[in-house]
Amino acid sequence: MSYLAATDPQIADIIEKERLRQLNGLELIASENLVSRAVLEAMGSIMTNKYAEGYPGKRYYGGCEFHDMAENLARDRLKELFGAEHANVQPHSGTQANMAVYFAYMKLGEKILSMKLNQGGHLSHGSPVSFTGKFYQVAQYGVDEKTEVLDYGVVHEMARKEKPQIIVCGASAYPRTIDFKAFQEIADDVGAYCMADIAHIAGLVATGIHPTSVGVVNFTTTTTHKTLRGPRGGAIMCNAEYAQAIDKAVFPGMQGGPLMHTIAAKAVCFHEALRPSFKEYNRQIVKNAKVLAQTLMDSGLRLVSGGTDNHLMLLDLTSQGITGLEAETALGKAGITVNKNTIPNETKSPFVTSGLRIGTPAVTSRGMKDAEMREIGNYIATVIKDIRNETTIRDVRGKVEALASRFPLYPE
Ligand code: DSN
Repeated sequence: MSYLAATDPQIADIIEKERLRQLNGLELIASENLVSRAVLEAMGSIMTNKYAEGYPGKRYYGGCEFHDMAENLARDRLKELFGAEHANVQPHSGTQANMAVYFAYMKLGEKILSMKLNQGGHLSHGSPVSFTGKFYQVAQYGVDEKTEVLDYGVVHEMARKEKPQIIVCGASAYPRTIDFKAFQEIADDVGAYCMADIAHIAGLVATGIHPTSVGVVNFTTTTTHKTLRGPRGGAIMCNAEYAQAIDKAVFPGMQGGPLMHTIAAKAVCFHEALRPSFKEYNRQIVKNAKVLAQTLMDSGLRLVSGGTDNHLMLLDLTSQGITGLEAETALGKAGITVNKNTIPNETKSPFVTSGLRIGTPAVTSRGMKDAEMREIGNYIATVIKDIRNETTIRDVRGKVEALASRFPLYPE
């Protein structure tokens, strides 16, 4: 970063501080990850210099021949990775991908049926503070009060009653397997479309560790930066019959120029995800989550739904008499980054919460395995059980730094 340091030492210094934060701490935010050097290079490349509005072979700017090659590679690799008939790699984010599906297949004022935000859904699935809650009517399902998992019978009943145009499945804070086939069958029964937002579990789906939604539901949306381990961005997959409407909804419907440096980096990410080692990596993410979950439960902490099937878990702090905010803050001081999260039957505000969301993709990218997960689980439990003791927090911080130092972000 020598050019940056010479041109803008302030920003260079901020980036260096952030590098040290990532290096010396443990990143357990379920939606974050660590990209490869190859992805970083593509993102920081001269591909950012160009406008390429339109699609390969049909652009509104000259000089796009290499951008066409990059976007075609990204689309083809994504199709191969998920077995999709059609792929659009231009959405700037997961929310943009979802927006394109809504714009393509719903009129303003029609209805979405989706999962409640405070039970695991996402802002862009119908929250009143998102465009989705302002442009569309919204009906929402949650998890079963006792089991804390989805009840497809209840979703089916709601779908019959609410008659939505699109049923949205997929979640940001749901630790269990999602039955995409069941969602599409419900949609078919009530004459609705079905959209699966697989942003969190995309890597698991790509490697067959979680059942796929692609070719099963009408539209699959995703981000590329969570378990897929690519640059920040979005993508949409669907059958060929929906391709034209989806592409038109993305551009010119809701975006202008695509971020071509990001699309080049997405192509690199999909190439990496097609390697056999990516399956091993995703298997380890899930194994790590299971070991971490078991360690937390063995230390007397409660997990929503009693465990995890994927890359994340939700810790219910109610019986500890502390909030998610307090736990997030104390763990942050100990060098462990997590986020406070609402839990089913939440009684507190989203800024306080009764839960913590914990995920393993980023620490797995650093090469950590079962033994390290047990260490991390014990550190988390130690802080949570002695949350007001600064000496305990300092002691755990020392151990966290020692552990992190054994697993560099980018081994030479
Ligand atoms: N904000 C992301 C997450 O943390 O789950 C989803 O967009």
